[in-house]
Amino acid sequence: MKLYSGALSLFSRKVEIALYEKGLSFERIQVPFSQTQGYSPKDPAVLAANPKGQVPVLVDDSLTLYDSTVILEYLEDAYPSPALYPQQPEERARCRLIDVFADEVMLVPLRVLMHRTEPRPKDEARWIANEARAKDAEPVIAGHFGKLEDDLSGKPFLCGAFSAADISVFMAVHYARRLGGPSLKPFPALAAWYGRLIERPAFARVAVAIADADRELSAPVEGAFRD
Ligand SMILES: N[C@@H](CCC(=O)N[C@@H](CS)C(=O)NCC(=O)O)C(=O)O
Repeated sequence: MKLYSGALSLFSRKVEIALYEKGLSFERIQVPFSQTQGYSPKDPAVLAANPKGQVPVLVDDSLTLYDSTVILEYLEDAYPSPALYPQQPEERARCRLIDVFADEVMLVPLRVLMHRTEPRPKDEARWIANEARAKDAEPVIAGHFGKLEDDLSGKPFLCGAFSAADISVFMAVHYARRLGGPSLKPFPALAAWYGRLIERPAFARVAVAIADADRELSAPVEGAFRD
Protein backbone atom coordinates (compact mmCIF):
# COMPACT_ATOMS: atom_id res chain seq x y z
CA MET A 1 0.00 0.00 0.00
CA LYS A 2 1.04 3.61 -0.58
CA LEU A 3 -0.22 6.54 1.45
CA TYR A 4 0.17 10.10 0.19
CA SER A 5 0.34 12.02 3.41
CA GLY A 6 1.09 15.50 4.74
CA ALA A 7 3.52 16.06 7.61
CA LEU A 8 0.96 18.15 9.50
CA SER A 9 -2.20 16.85 7.85
CA LEU A 10 -4.66 15.86 10.56
CA PHE A 11 -6.57 13.62 8.14
CA SER A 12 -3.46 11.89 6.81
CA ARG A 13 -2.19 11.24 10.32
CA LYS A 14 -5.62 9.80 11.22
CA VAL A 15 -5.17 7.21 8.45
CA GLU A 16 -1.59 6.49 9.56
CA ILE A 17 -2.83 5.64 13.08
CA ALA A 18 -5.42 3.25 11.60
CA LEU A 19 -2.78 1.55 9.42
CA TYR A 20 -0.43 1.14 12.40
CA GLU A 21 -3.25 -0.11 14.64
CA LYS A 22 -4.10 -2.73 12.02
CA GLY A 23 -0.44 -3.69 11.66
CA LEU A 24 -0.48 -2.96 7.91
CA SER A 25 2.76 -2.00 6.25
CA PHE A 26 2.69 0.89 3.81
CA GLU A 27 4.96 3.24 1.95
CA ARG A 28 4.42 6.79 3.16
CA ILE A 29 4.83 9.41 0.45
CA GLN A 30 5.08 12.87 1.92
CA VAL A 31 3.55 15.66 -0.18
CA PRO A 32 4.97 19.20 -0.13
CA PHE A 33 3.69 21.41 2.71
CA SER A 34 4.89 24.65 4.24
CA GLN A 35 3.27 27.07 6.65
CA THR A 36 3.49 29.85 4.05
CA GLN A 37 2.51 27.98 0.86
CA GLY A 38 0.22 25.32 2.36
CA TYR A 39 -0.10 22.25 0.09
CA SER A 40 1.30 24.04 -2.94
CA PRO A 41 2.70 22.83 -5.26
CA LYS A 42 0.35 19.84 -5.28
CA ASP A 43 1.72 16.39 -5.86
CA PRO A 44 0.62 15.36 -9.41
CA ALA A 45 -0.33 11.89 -8.15
CA VAL A 46 -2.68 13.46 -5.57
CA LEU A 47 -4.22 15.74 -8.21
CA ALA A 48 -4.77 12.74 -10.47
CA ALA A 49 -6.30 10.64 -7.70
CA ASN A 50 -8.44 13.16 -5.86
CA PRO A 51 -10.60 15.80 -7.61
CA LYS A 52 -10.31 17.82 -4.37
CA GLY A 53 -6.51 17.69 -4.63
CA GLN A 54 -6.26 16.74 -0.98
CA VAL A 55 -4.37 14.22 1.11
CA PRO A 56 -4.70 11.54 2.34
CA VAL A 57 -4.76 9.33 -0.75
CA LEU A 58 -4.36 5.57 -0.33
CA VAL A 59 -3.33 3.25 -3.14
CA ASP A 60 -3.90 -0.45 -2.47
CA ASP A 61 -3.05 -2.51 -5.53
CA SER A 62 -5.54 -1.46 -8.23
CA LEU A 63 -7.67 0.65 -5.87
CA THR A 64 -7.03 4.36 -5.26
CA LEU A 65 -9.03 6.11 -2.55
CA TYR A 66 -9.25 9.56 -1.03
CA ASP A 67 -10.99 10.90 2.09
CA SER A 68 -9.81 9.65 5.46
CA THR A 69 -13.22 8.28 6.46
CA VAL A 70 -13.69 6.33 3.21
CA ILE A 71 -10.14 5.01 3.60
CA LEU A 72 -10.74 3.85 7.20
CA GLU A 73 -13.96 2.10 6.18
CA TYR A 74 -12.17 0.38 3.28
CA LEU A 75 -9.34 -0.75 5.56
CA GLU A 76 -11.92 -2.24 7.92
CA ASP A 77 -13.65 -4.15 5.09
CA ALA A 78 -10.45 -5.33 3.44
CA TYR A 79 -8.41 -6.01 6.60
CA PRO A 80 -11.02 -6.69 9.31
CA SER A 81 -8.68 -7.80 12.07
CA PRO A 82 -8.08 -6.14 14.48
CA ALA A 83 -11.49 -4.47 14.18
CA LEU A 84 -11.74 -0.69 14.29
CA TYR A 85 -15.54 -0.59 14.18
CA PRO A 86 -18.17 -2.31 16.34
CA GLN A 87 -19.92 -5.33 14.79
CA GLN A 88 -23.54 -4.34 15.42
CA PRO A 89 -25.10 -2.01 12.79
CA GLU A 90 -26.45 0.43 15.39
CA GLU A 91 -23.14 0.70 17.25
CA ARG A 92 -21.27 0.90 13.95
CA ALA A 93 -23.47 3.80 12.84
CA ARG A 94 -22.94 5.58 16.19
CA CYS A 95 -19.20 5.16 15.78
CA ARG A 96 -19.37 6.67 12.28
CA LEU A 97 -21.37 9.63 13.57
CA ILE A 98 -18.63 10.33 16.12
CA ASP A 99 -16.11 10.30 13.26
CA VAL A 100 -18.27 12.89 11.42
CA PHE A 101 -18.47 14.95 14.63
CA ALA A 102 -14.67 15.01 14.89
CA ASP A 103 -13.94 15.67 11.22
CA GLU A 104 -16.70 18.12 10.41
CA VAL A 105 -17.87 19.70 13.67
CA MET A 106 -14.75 19.83 15.85
CA LEU A 107 -12.68 20.90 12.85
CA VAL A 108 -14.64 24.16 12.37
CA PRO A 109 -13.32 26.06 15.45
CA LEU A 110 -9.97 24.26 15.18
CA ARG A 111 -9.33 25.82 11.77
CA VAL A 112 -9.62 29.23 13.42
CA LEU A 113 -6.54 28.48 15.57
CA MET A 114 -4.38 27.32 12.65
CA HIS A 115 -2.75 30.72 12.01
CA ARG A 116 -0.83 30.15 15.26
CA THR A 117 1.64 27.76 13.62
CA GLU A 118 2.25 30.13 10.69
CA PRO A 119 4.99 32.78 10.75
CA ARG A 120 3.77 35.85 12.64
CA PRO A 121 2.47 38.37 10.04
CA LYS A 122 4.35 41.67 9.75
CA ASP A 123 0.97 43.37 9.89
CA GLU A 124 0.22 43.27 13.65
CA ALA A 125 -3.45 44.21 13.02
CA ARG A 126 -3.91 40.96 11.10
CA TRP A 127 -2.49 38.91 13.97
CA ILE A 128 -4.75 40.75 16.46
CA ALA A 129 -7.82 40.07 14.29
CA ASN A 130 -6.87 36.36 13.90
CA GLU A 131 -6.37 36.07 17.65
CA ALA A 132 -9.73 37.74 18.36
CA ARG A 133 -11.39 35.08 16.19
CA ALA A 134 -9.36 32.37 17.96
CA LYS A 135 -10.49 33.62 21.37
CA ASP A 136 -14.11 33.26 20.18
CA ALA A 137 -13.39 29.74 18.89
CA GLU A 138 -11.76 28.50 22.11
CA PRO A 139 -15.03 28.31 24.14
CA VAL A 140 -16.61 26.39 21.24
CA ILE A 141 -13.76 23.85 21.47
CA ALA A 142 -14.16 23.73 25.26
CA GLY A 143 -17.88 23.02 24.64
CA HIS A 144 -16.89 20.07 22.44
CA PHE A 145 -14.54 18.88 25.19
CA GLY A 146 -17.49 19.09 27.61
CA LYS A 147 -19.66 16.93 25.36
CA LEU A 148 -16.85 14.36 25.05
CA GLU A 149 -16.39 14.43 28.83
CA ASP A 150 -20.07 13.45 29.21
CA ASP A 151 -19.79 10.80 26.46
CA LEU A 152 -16.71 9.25 28.12
CA SER A 153 -18.06 9.25 31.65
CA GLY A 154 -17.57 5.70 33.00
CA LYS A 155 -16.28 4.46 29.62
CA PRO A 156 -12.70 3.75 28.52
CA PHE A 157 -13.45 4.48 24.84
CA LEU A 158 -16.09 6.33 22.82
CA CYS A 159 -17.81 3.28 21.25
CA GLY A 160 -17.36 0.58 23.89
CA ALA A 161 -14.16 -1.06 22.66
CA PHE A 162 -11.36 0.96 21.07
CA SER A 163 -12.52 2.11 17.62
CA ALA A 164 -12.04 4.42 14.65
CA ALA A 165 -14.10 7.01 16.56
CA ASP A 166 -11.29 7.23 19.13
CA ILE A 167 -8.76 7.83 16.35
CA SER A 168 -10.76 10.67 14.74
CA VAL A 169 -11.60 12.41 18.00
CA PHE A 170 -8.04 11.97 19.26
CA MET A 171 -6.75 13.82 16.20
CA ALA A 172 -9.12 16.75 16.83
CA VAL A 173 -8.24 16.91 20.55
CA HIS A 174 -4.52 16.55 19.81
CA TYR A 175 -4.66 19.38 17.26
CA ALA A 176 -6.61 21.57 19.70
CA ARG A 177 -3.80 21.02 22.24
CA ARG A 178 -1.08 21.54 19.65
CA LEU A 179 -2.67 24.85 18.62
CA GLY A 180 -2.84 26.22 22.18
CA GLY A 181 -6.55 25.45 22.60
CA PRO A 182 -8.34 24.90 25.91
CA SER A 183 -6.78 22.93 28.75
CA LEU A 184 -7.97 19.36 29.38
CA LYS A 185 -7.79 19.92 33.15
CA PRO A 186 -11.51 20.64 33.63
CA PHE A 187 -12.33 17.41 31.73
CA PRO A 188 -10.85 14.50 33.72
CA ALA A 189 -12.52 11.66 31.78
CA LEU A 190 -11.39 13.19 28.46
CA ALA A 191 -7.87 13.78 29.83
CA ALA A 192 -7.66 10.15 31.05
CA TRP A 193 -8.91 8.87 27.65
CA TYR A 194 -6.35 11.05 25.84
CA GLY A 195 -3.63 9.68 28.17
CA ARG A 196 -4.72 6.09 27.46
CA LEU A 197 -4.62 6.63 23.69
CA ILE A 198 -1.30 8.40 23.50
CA GLU A 199 0.31 5.44 25.27
CA ARG A 200 -0.70 3.14 22.40
CA PRO A 201 2.30 2.65 20.07
CA ALA A 202 0.38 3.74 16.94
CA PHE A 203 -0.71 7.03 18.54
CA ALA A 204 2.67 7.68 20.18
CA ARG A 205 4.45 7.16 16.87
CA VAL A 206 2.21 9.62 15.06
CA ALA A 207 2.34 12.18 17.91
CA VAL A 208 6.17 12.09 17.73
CA ALA A 209 6.08 12.49 13.92
CA ILE A 210 3.77 15.53 14.25
CA ALA A 211 6.03 17.07 16.92
CA ASP A 212 9.09 16.52 14.69
CA ALA A 213 7.28 18.14 11.75
CA ASP A 214 6.24 21.10 13.92
CA ARG A 215 9.86 21.63 15.02
CA GLU A 216 10.88 21.75 11.38
CA LEU A 217 7.95 23.66 9.86
CA SER A 218 5.91 25.60 12.41
CA ALA A 219 6.13 28.66 14.57
CA PRO A 220 6.12 27.82 18.30
CA VAL A 221 2.61 28.14 19.78
CA GLU A 222 2.09 29.76 23.16
CA GLY A 223 0.09 27.45 25.44
CA ALA A 224 0.53 24.39 23.23
CA PHE A 225 -0.02 21.15 25.16
CA ARG A 226 -0.85 22.99 28.38
CA ASP A 227 -2.35 20.72 31.06
N1 LIG B 1 -12.49 15.17 4.32
C1 LIG B 1 -11.12 14.98 3.88
C2 LIG B 1 -10.34 16.23 4.20
C3 LIG B 1 -8.91 16.18 3.64
C4 LIG B 1 -8.18 17.49 3.83
O1 LIG B 1 -8.76 18.52 4.22
N2 LIG B 1 -6.88 17.44 3.54
C5 LIG B 1 -6.05 18.62 3.66
C6 LIG B 1 -4.84 18.32 4.54
S1 LIG B 1 -5.34 17.90 6.19
C7 LIG B 1 -5.52 19.01 2.31
O2 LIG B 1 -5.05 18.19 1.55
N3 LIG B 1 -5.62 20.31 2.00
C8 LIG B 1 -5.16 20.88 0.78
C9 LIG B 1 -6.25 21.53 0.01
O3 LIG B 1 -7.43 21.49 0.46
O4 LIG B 1 -5.96 22.09 -1.03
C10 LIG B 1 -10.55 13.73 4.56
O5 LIG B 1 -11.11 13.28 5.57
O6 LIG B 1 -9.59 13.17 4.03
